[in-house]
Amino acid sequence: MSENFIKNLLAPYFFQWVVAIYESMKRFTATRILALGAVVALVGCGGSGGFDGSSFGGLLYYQSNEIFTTNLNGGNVNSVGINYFLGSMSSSKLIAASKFDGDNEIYTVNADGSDEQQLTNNTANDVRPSISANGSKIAFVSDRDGNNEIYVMNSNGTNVVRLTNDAGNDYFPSISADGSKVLFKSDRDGNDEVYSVNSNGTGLTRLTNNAAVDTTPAWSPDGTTILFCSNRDGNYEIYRANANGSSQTRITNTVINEFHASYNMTGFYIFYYDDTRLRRMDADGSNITDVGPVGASKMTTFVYP
Ligand SMILES: [Ca+2]
Ligand SMILES: [Ca+2]
Ligand SMILES: [Ca+2]
Repeated sequence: MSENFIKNLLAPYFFQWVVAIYESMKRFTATRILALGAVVALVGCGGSGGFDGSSFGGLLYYQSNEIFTTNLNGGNVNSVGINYFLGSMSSSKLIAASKFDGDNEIYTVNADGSDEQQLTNNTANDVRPSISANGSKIAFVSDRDGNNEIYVMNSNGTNVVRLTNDAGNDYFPSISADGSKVLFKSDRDGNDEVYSVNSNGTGLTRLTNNAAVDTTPAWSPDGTTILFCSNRDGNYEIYRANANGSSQTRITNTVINEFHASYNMTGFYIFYYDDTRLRRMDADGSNITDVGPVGASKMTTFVYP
């Protein structure tokens, strides 16, 4: 058998093989281009494009009579414990208030409930802790000085600094991811409004100003925008504003009440409650998705990572 005979014999197959490789490369390139286009489109429209929550991983922590975790789509619901009242979550710690010693104190625990650390120890009510995503600072509420004020401390409980000093009810602190700023609500000006203050106590700024209740503020992960809840349009809805309070925009619009919005750590999703359900929506308010039922005592959602 000559070499030419073999070449001639194999040529058609060789050609088919080359065509097959060429076709698969075309498909591969086409797939890559389609995938790239999808990513560009997704980024271009702020992430409002059919992301599957599980692709981010992460756990949603929420308070519904007790603390539960679930994945971002509502599967794998697990109880963390009945004795804690959820605050928030850093990269490694869950923070909560509990009355283990008779009055409310602030505790950190690992996500599985292990390694509990008590951070406050007094006879006052120490509640509503919010830990920065970088784990450096905790904001919380205490009535240790006579009425509810906002305080910050290091994540090991040291260096407590009082941020407010006012006869009003200062409550619902949310500390920024870098620990530098705290949002809270206060009724010091006659009804509930949202305020911002630096973690050293300077720069107190009122961000809302109307006769309705404006409350439960939360930072975006990058600190550029905030979420809050208001009944200014007749019932409680979720609103978004710039960090300085400008451009207040309603992002839910229903006949029922929506509360306690928080971003996931990528900023693509917002989690919140309505009267009976825990829900997820894209950051622009679209694609509202049912995550699961919640009980009567429902206060906080938090997503990590
Ligand atoms: Ca206490
Ligand atoms: Ca006060
Ligand atoms: Ca108000």
